[in-house]
Amino acid sequence: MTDRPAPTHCPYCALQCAMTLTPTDASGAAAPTDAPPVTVVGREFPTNRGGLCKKGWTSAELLRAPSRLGAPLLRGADGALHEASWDEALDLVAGRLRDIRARHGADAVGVFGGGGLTNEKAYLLGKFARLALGTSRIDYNGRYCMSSAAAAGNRAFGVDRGLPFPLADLDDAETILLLGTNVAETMPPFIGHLAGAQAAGGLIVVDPRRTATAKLADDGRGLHVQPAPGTDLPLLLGLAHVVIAERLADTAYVAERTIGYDAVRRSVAPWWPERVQAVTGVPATTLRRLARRLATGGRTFVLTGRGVEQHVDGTDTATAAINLALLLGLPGRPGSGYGTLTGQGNGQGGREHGQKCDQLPGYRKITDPAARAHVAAVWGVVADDLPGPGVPAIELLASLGRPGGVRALLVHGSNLVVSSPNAGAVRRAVDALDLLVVCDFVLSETAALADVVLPVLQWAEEEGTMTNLEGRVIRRRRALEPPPGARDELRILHELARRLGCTARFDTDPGAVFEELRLASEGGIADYSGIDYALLDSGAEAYWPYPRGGTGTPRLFADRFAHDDGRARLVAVSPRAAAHPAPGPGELTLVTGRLLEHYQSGAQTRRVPELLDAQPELRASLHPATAERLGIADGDPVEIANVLGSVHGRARLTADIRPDAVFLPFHYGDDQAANLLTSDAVDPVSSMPEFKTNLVRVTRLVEAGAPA
Ligand SMILES: Nc1nc2c(c(=O)[nH]1)N[C@H]1C(S)=C(S)[C@@H](COP(=O)(O)OP(=O)(O)OC[C@H]3O[C@@H](n4cnc5c(=O)[nH]c(N)nc54)[C@H](O)[C@@H]3O)O[C@H]1N2
Ligand SMILES: Nc1nc2c(c(=O)[nH]1)N[C@H]1C(S)=C(S)[C@@H](COP(=O)(O)OP(=O)(O)OC[C@H]3O[C@@H](n4cnc5c(=O)[nH]c(N)nc54)[C@H](O)[C@@H]3O)O[C@H]1N2
Ligand code: SF4
Ligand SMILES: [Mo]
Repeated sequence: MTDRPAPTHCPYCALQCAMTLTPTDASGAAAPTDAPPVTVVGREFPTNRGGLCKKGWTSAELLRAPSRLGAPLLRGADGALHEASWDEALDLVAGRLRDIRARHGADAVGVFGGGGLTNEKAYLLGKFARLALGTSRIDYNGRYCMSSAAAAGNRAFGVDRGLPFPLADLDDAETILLLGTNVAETMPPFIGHLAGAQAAGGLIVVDPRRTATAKLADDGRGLHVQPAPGTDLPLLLGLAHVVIAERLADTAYVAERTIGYDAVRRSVAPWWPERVQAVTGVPATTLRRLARRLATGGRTFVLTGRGVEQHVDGTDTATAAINLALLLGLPGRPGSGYGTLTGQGNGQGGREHGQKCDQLPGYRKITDPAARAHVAAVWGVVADDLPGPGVPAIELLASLGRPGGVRALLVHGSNLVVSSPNAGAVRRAVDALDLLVVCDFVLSETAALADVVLPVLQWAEEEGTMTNLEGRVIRRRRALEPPPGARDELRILHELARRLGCTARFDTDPGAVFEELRLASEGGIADYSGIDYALLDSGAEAYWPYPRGGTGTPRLFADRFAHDDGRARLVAVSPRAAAHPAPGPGELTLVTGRLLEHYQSGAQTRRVPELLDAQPELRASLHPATAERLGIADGDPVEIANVLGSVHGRARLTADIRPDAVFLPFHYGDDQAANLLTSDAVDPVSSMPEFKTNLVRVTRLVEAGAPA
C-alpha cells in the first residue's frame, strides 16, 4: 500500500492543490535524515491545474527533518521535556484528566482543535470531547478564520459553504470583486482563475495595501481600491447605495428570491458616496464607477477573505458584501456568484463535524433536540449524555486556569500561543493551566510549553478526507510509513478514550471513522452520507450536500436558498461607532496578514530552510513618508508597541502600504509575534477576534554598538 506514487493533496491551504508523492527509496520509514523521503510533483486538478506554490513544493522537507518529534515528551521535575514511552505518556494524561475532572467537573477539561485536521480527526475529536471527556469546552482555530463569514452565510443563505460553486466557474467571469484577500500570495495557483476577468478589465481588488493581487488589478484595465483599514462596511454600504440610487439593482431577483429589501434600502440611504469617501478615503467617483461595473459587468462574482472578515464587525461586513451581491442578483445565477475563500486545508470540513462549541456532526446545532437525538443514536448513547454548547475560542482561552474555567487543555492542530489575539495574555493563561497536552509533529511554541507532547503523523503518512474551499470532499492518501515514534491521532484518541473508561466506539481506521461520520452527518446541512472512500477513489466529484443514494451538489442556490421559505435574507447592517478608532497622533493602524513563504504561525514553514531563508525574520512594512517622519530607514531595527505588548523586527519601506498603516505578518514567534499587539475584542455574532486593525506606535531601535 505504501512506497509507490500516491495521488494526494498539499498539507497546507484550502486550495488543496493536487500532488503526487513518490517515495525516493524503499525504506520510507528510515531514521530521520535531512533528505525528503518523497518527491513532490504537482498533479492536474481543477483548483491548481498542476501548479503548486513554494510551500507545496517544499512540503516534503518536514517529513524527516531533524526538528520532527520522534517520541512523546513529558515535562520532568527539572522543568525540561524528556522522551517517554507511549504507554507512560498516555497513562499519565488519562490519569491527570480523570483527576482534574473528578475534582473540578467535566468542563474543567478543554479541547482546542484545528482546521487542518482531516474530517475523520475533526469528527472523532468532537466525539471524544463530548463522550470520553464529557466536556462542552471544545472550540478550534477556525474561530479565528471562518467564523464571521460562516455566521454571515448562515444568516443570509441558511447554509455556510465557502464557495457555493466550483472554482472553475470563475474562469468565465467578466468581473470579480475581491474584498480583503491576497490570493496571489495566499493561494498562488488561484490567480489562474482570475485571468479571464483580468483580461475583461473586471478584476477589482479592495485592500489597504497594494498587494501582489492588487497589482494584478492595477494594470490599467481593472481597479485597486485602497480604503482605510476597517472601513469596508461603509464602503459596501456606499456601493449598495449607488446600486439602489441609480436603479442598478436586479429588482425581479430581489422580489422573487430575497426578503428584507426595505430595511436594507433604508439602511444604505445615509451612505451617499461623498460621505463614504470621507470615511474610507475612496473617491466618490471611484465608488460610482465600481458600482456601475458590478451591475453591468456581465458574469460577476463577489469574493471575501480575511481582510474584511477578521474584525469586530466582520459578520456585518460580510453581510454587507452579501447584501450587495443579492441586490445585484448574483448568488445562484449561472456564471455569477458570491463566496468566501476558506483558508486552512480542511477549514471547510473542519467547521462541519463537531469541533465548534455549538455544533454536532453534519453542521447540526448542539442545542437542537432532533440533532442531539440523531447523533446520540449514532454514538450509541442517549441525548441527555451529550453536553450542551460550550464557549468560543477566545472565551475558552480566557478561562484557562481561572476559577470555574478550564484547567486541562488538549491541543490538536493549532499553535495558539502565536496565532491567538493578545498572545501575551494567552501565554500567561496557558502557564496557569494544571495540564497542557499538545499533539503535534514539531515542537511549536505551544508544544514547548506543554506538560505532555504527543508526536503525530504528517499528511503524507495518513489516510483520510479533506473538504476544500469549494465544498468538494477529496482523499488524502498515504505515501510512506510514518517514523516509528509517531502515532496516528485517531489511535491516540482511541487509547485515551479506553483509558478514561469510555465504551463508545473510537475506531482507529480512518475508513471506519468516515463510515460513522456519514451516518452522523446524514440529514444534516453538511450531509456526507452518499460519499464513501470508493466513490472518492474513483475520481468522482463529491460536493456536499451529497445525500445517500443521491448525487453531490457542485452549485448551491440555483433554485432556492437553504432557509425554509427558500429565500435569502437581506439583513440591514450599519457601522458601530468606535469599532475601528482612527489612529491618533503618533499612532498607525496595524494591519496583519500573510506572506507567500510562511504558513500561519510558521510552526511548519519556519522549519523548512528554503522558506525560512526567504523570509527569516519579522519585517514591518512602512510607507516611506511615514518612515521618514519617524526617522526610520529601510532595514532599521524597529519596535512596534501598544498597551498590550511590543514586538521587534526590521523596517521594510514600501509605497504599497498606506501612510497611516503598518503591516506585519503573524508568522513568527517570541518577540516577533504580531499577536502580542492584537486585541481580543470579538465580533458579537461570530466571536471572531479583531486581527486586522489595532493601533500601534513604531519606533526605531538603536542596535548595540551603532550610533543613535
Ligand atoms: N502563504 C500563506 N498562504 C495561506 C496562509 C498562510 O498563512 N500563508 N493561510 C491560509 C489561511 S488559514 C487563510 S485564512 C487564508 C487567508 O488568505 P487572505 O484572506 O488572502 O489573507 P490575509 O493576508 O490574512 O488577508 C488578506 C488581505 O487583507 C488585507 N486587509 C487587512 N485589513 C483589511 C481591511 O480592513 N480591509 C480590506 N479590504 N483588506 C484588509 C491585507 O492587507 C491582506 O492583503 O490564506 C491561506 N493561505
Ligand atoms: N494577527 C493575525 N493572527 C491570525 C491571523 C491573521 O490574519 N492575523 N489569522 C488567523 C487564522 S485565519 C488562522 S487559520 C489561525 C491559524 O493559526 P494556528 O491555529 O496556530 O495554525 P498553524 O500555525 O497552522 O498551527 C497548526 C499546528 O498544528 C500542527 N499540525 C498540522 N497538522 C496537524 C495534524 O493533523 N494534527 C495535529 N495534532 N497537529 C497538526 C502544525 O505543526 C502546527 O504546529 O491564525 C489566526 N491568527
Ligand atoms: S496554494 Fe495552498 S494548497 Fe496549493 S501548494 Fe500552495 S499552500 Fe499548498
Ligand atoms: Mo485561516
